[in-house]
Amino acid sequence: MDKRHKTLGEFIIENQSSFQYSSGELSKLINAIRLAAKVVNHEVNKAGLIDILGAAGDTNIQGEDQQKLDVLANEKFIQTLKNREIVCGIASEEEDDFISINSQDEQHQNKYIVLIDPLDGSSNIDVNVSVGTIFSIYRRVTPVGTPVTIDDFLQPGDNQVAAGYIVYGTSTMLVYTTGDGVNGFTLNPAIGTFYLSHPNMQFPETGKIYSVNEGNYIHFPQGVKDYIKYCQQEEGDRPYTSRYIGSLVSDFHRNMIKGGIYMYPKSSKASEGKLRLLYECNPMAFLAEQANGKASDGKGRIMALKPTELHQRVPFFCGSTKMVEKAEEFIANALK
Ligand code: P6P
Repeated sequence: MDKRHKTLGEFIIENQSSFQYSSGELSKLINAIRLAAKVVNHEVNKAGLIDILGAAGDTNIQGEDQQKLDVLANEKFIQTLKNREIVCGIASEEEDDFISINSQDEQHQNKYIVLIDPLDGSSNIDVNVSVGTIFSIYRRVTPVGTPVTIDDFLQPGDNQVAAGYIVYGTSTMLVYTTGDGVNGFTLNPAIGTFYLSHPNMQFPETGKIYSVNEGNYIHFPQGVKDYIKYCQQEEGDRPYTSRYIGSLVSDFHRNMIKGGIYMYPKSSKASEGKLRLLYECNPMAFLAEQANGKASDGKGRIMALKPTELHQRVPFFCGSTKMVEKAEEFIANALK
């Protein structure tokens, strides 16, 4: 990567002033995530070589087999965030309950909470398809100096102060927002440095890619079925192309660059869909809206939803604005 590309560290320093809160703490937080991303990237890249593949023998609260890399990624991110003394609480897909962090020297003086999906797309781990980490950052709402409570975690997505993902793909990228646009950084593994490779990422207003698990088609609500058939019709700029990797982060990333819509609807098999509101849909929705895209539960904005449970699921439609709006239109019409 030639020198013209800014490093993530330089970018954070240059943009601290644009962050509405105490910029130094957020910089420390993003730097903690940067470090954990490098450690997990190293493990993901060598997973095929050492005996780290396969289930760790446990299942998480979702009842899903925990892959060893899931467990490792979870441990690395939690430990790195704990060490940085700016986080007072963490919630993770891999943890049944949230973790309250007491800072060593000051009781609970830290102001930020972090929610993570440490390794999204884990079903792809053993078959060498890209996976990702998703993170969401809030300021606590309960009094500083007291242990965090569930109320600190059940905030609407509109309260996020930062969100992003790491995609461990053909190259490893960290993509994040602090509410001032979306920027993508590519890791140069030779020197362990992230470089600004994708400044000001934006969803094209529309696109020709739709991402959904069509194996569930017969279980979808009628409006979703109607929209999928619309995507497949020979008319105007259609048929669209179907692309579904099985990793939200990878499908989202491709659609943000090329234009497209990702859908994980509710179905007769999953009454609220599969994706989790707090550490999958809200952070991706923050990124989508910051990149002039849209994120909906099929009826309204994901980030306006008031969460009720740590691991709650919601239907998820996210991507190019005109495509999400068209899907919402078909869903609404089917209900008339
Ligand atoms: P299905 C991965 O487990 C995930 O949460 C997303 O990353 C992905 O898009 C989706 O679930 C895949 O789920 O049911 O289509 O295999």
